[in-house]
Amino acid sequence: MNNIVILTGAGISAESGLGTFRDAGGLWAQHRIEDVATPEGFARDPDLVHAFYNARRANAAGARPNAAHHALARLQREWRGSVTLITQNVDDLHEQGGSGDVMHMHGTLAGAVCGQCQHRWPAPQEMATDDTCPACHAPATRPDVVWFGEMPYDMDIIYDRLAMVDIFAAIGTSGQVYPAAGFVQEARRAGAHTVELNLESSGVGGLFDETRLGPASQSVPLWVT
Ligand code: BV8
Repeated sequence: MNNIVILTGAGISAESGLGTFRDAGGLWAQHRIEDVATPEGFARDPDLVHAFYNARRANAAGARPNAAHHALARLQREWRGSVTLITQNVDDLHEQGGSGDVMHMHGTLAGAVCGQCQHRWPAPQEMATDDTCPACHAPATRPDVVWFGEMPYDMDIIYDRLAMVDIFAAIGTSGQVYPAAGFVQEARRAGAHTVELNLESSGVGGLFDETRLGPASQSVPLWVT
């Protein structure tokens, strides 16, 4: 009973002041997914997409981890077995909270990638359409985030960990986006105990053995102790 896999979503960063996607007034209420989180939207209007991520990068720069991030970092330090921390979030609050080895399956705001040669480098605070790749000099730079229709990162490693998991916890995610929303099924297949820690029951809430409702800054430290 010592392999833990944790999946976090925007809800774990909500109390740090970062908007979620699907709560009232959330990021998707202000923008159409198709316009700001798809390759087609980026091709259609790169200025809009850079503005969307520049605003989120600025917002994230001022955010600080909350008790939930710190509790997960403590769990990683103190747990006697393996802890795999997977996040759908593109902020760095897990790292700021002391977590190492965070798997950002949807990429990070801190990264930039060249659409031409796939070179990766630390993103500047503000990215612009006419930025050029430091390696191949093509004007094809984009935020290193995974958009809809693109393959999330580290999926092979993630499915390997889920095949051997004993405890699976989903924290602050609405269970609307795949493949992440399907991880609880993989965990059940592996015979794991599954727990959802969320403000309300998610789209896949019925698949969890245990549900702990409430703000992550309260529910996660309680769960970790
Ligand atoms: C893929 C980018 C296949 C970075 C994001 C048609 C064509 C192609 C694909 C599809 C298709 N139809 C369906 C799909 C699959 C698609 C999908 O799932 N669509 C959904 C909308 C149906 N998925 C994909 O496209 C994925 N890729 O399938 O590739 C493939 C196969 C082979 C080869 C190539 C490709 C890629 C998905 C990634 C998309 N990128 N973000 C960014 O801008 O951030 S997704 C976006 O939503 C974020 O990453 C976010 O992490 C993610 C999920 O949202 P949540 O984190 O859950 O946030 P949300 O606001 O929804 O919920 C917050 C929750 O927290 C709520 O439940 C709330 O109650 C709770 N909460 C709030 N406050 C608190 C709290 N909980 C606790 N405490 C609090 N205080």
